[in-house]
Formats: sequence, C-alpha cells, structure tokens
Amino acid sequence: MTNDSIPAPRASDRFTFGLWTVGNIGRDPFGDPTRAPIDPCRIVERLAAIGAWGVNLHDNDLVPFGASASERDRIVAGFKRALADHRLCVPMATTNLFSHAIFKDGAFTSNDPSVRAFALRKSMDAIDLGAELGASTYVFWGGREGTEADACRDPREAIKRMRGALDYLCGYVQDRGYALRFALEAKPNEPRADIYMPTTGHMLAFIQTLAHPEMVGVNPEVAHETMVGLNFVHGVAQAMEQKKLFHIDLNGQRIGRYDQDLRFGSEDLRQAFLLVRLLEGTAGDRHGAAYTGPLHFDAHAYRSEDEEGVWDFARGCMRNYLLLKQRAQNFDADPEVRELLADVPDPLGMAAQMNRYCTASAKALRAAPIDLDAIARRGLRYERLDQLMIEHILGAR
Ligand code: GLT
Ligand code: MN
Ligand code: MN
Repeated sequence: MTNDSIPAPRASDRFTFGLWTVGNIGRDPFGDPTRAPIDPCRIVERLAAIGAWGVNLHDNDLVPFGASASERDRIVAGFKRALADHRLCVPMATTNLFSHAIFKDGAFTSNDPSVRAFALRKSMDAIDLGAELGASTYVFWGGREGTEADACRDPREAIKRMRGALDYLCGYVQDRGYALRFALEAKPNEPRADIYMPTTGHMLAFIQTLAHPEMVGVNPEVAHETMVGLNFVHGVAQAMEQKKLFHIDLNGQRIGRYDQDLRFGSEDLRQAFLLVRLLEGTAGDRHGAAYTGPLHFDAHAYRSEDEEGVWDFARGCMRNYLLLKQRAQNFDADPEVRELLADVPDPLGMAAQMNRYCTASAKALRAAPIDLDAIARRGLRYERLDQLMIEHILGAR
C-alpha cells in the first residue's frame, strides 16, 4: 500500500473540530499559554482548507462572556459569513458551564437555585446560538457537576437536578421548534475530584429516566473512558446498539493519566483501529448500522506547537482516521480473517431454539446432545486472528 492510496480528507468524511480544540492556546495547570488565540473566522478558513467538514463551538468560544446583544450579533454575523464563504457547517454546539467562577460548585447540580437558574438561562441563549448556526446536536458536558467535599449534597439530589435541567431544556427546544438533539458527555473526574454519572453507561441508564428520552443520546469521548481504564469501544458499541450514539469525541489517551486529549490515533492503535472499524461498520451490518454522524476531534496540539503545528495536528487526526479506516476495510476483506470470523457451525440447531423462551425450546435445550468435551478442547484461533489484525494495522498485509 502506498501513501498515495489514502485520499485527502473531504467534506464527505464528516470531520469536525472545535473552536476550542484547534484554538487551544497551550495553557495547562502549571504553565501559561504558549501560542496566541486564533480568530474564529481564521479557524473556519483554515479548517476548510485542510478538508474538514464542520466546526463546533461553545457559546463563549465565539461570543465573549458578558458581550452586549449588539456585540453578539456583530460577531455572529461575521462568523456566519466566514462559514458561508468557506462552506463549513456547525453540526454541534454547546454551553460553557465550567469556566466562570459562578460554576465552581456545578451548574445544573449546584445547591444554589440562582446558579441553576443562570445555567439554564445561559444554556437557552447558547441553544439559540446553536440553532441560528444550524447545529443539529447539542452537547452537555458537565465538567463542574461533581464534588470534592462529597457531604455537600446527596448524589441522588444531583441526579434529580440534572434530570430537571435536561427536561426543562428539552421543553425549550420543543417550544422553539428547533431540530436539535441533545448528547450527554460523561467524564469520571477532572476538573472535579468526582463528576456525577462518570461513564457513557451511566448516561445511557439516566437517559431512559428523562421526560423526552428520544431527544437525548450520548457523546462518548475516547480520553474520558480510557483515562480510567475502561474499554471505550465497548461503551460506544452499547450506545450504537441502543441507537444513542448521537455524536463522538475522538482523541488519544493513555490509561491512568489526566485527560490528555491527544491527536487521534497517536496512542493505543489497537483501540483506535477497533473504534474506526466499529464506527465504519467494515465488519458488516448484521449487528446494526454504521455510525453516520459527525466525527469530531476533541483534541488539541501539544503545548510545544505554534500555529503551524496546530494544523499539523489537525491534519494528523484526520489522516490517522482515514488510514485506520482503510486498514479496517482491508482487515475485514481479508479471506483468512473472514474464515476465522465465520459463524460457528450449529449442527444441533441451537441458535433457533434460543430466540425466545417457550416450554418446548427449554425442553429442546435440555435434551440436546451438546458435546462438552469436544467443544472445550477446541482452540479458537484468536492468536492468529489478533496477529492478523496487528499485521493489518502495521501495514504488513
Ligand atoms: C472541554 C472538555 C471536552 C468537552 C467540551 C464540550 S469542553 O474541552 O474537555 O471533553 O467535550 O463542552
Ligand atoms: Mn469532549
Ligand atoms: Mn478530554
């Protein structure tokens, strides 16, 4: 395979970045910024030039906190012109409910009703902004919805407040007639010591308790599940199986570290490969359809980079995705892989008997002459399967 066989990113690849991701100025808890902010209109121009499809934003990535109505309208008009000029869309928008000191102990879950009211008000304004820019997905990342001093509130109360806020905002979206769906993004910790509903699985369970569960799905992030050692691909698969994968945050992360938000594909190639394979459905669709939503890179360039390095970073995210996609396609088209993944023979017709419980099927299962010893002795050839996967990832096949 030559490098030229990987096409350049195109709008049809549905790659997106956030104003806050490529606009990240390289500040960390121990150090000052290492690069200047990039004007949002310039971000639009540069993203379009490198083949991205869309740009996502928090309200305050575009409109500074506290801007007047006329200032807001002027900024938004300029941004819309840039989007039109460079044919970039805004598929996702969200609210910054974490930077301002008023949110130091949470937004929707704060003990202070005035903070909760302000969080709703800010979210409604940001939803208006998202709708005006044409977004179809609205993300909620509750970065401050957590605790250090856990005695401050009953965690059940926090969950009730979160539910109340989402039900309220679903009502707002319906009232305004916006074609917006919500996507909840879990994270176990950072910046809080503990954040409520720390995984995608917690969110999936919570969604079923909302007033409008059909309007709400998830936005899993590679780094957030990987930092605590969970299998991200399994979480995403569960969301897909429930038709709840509304959005996805792609990046790179090593287990056991702070949220690194590294370039997609730069860490744990196995997991990155398996994730792309799952999203693209290269193994076939008998377990469900491929993911067709935005592919968002919620990552940022190393602190060592200047603006040129930021665009190297952005190109790297997209190129790694496309490289892994091609390798996943090759893997699933490989005759040896297909043979190893072929259905296990079912000479006793057991699969059909297990479709649904009935007295007769239970009787049939009990009577079936299942040869335990023969099955227990059989090697499954997963060593060979996994090695083939590694060889495809390494480009050796
Ligand atoms: C913040 C966070 C991300 C979230 C963003 C959406 S903001 O950068 O680290 O994981 O997706 O609010
Ligand atoms: Mn994220
Ligand atoms: Mn992150």
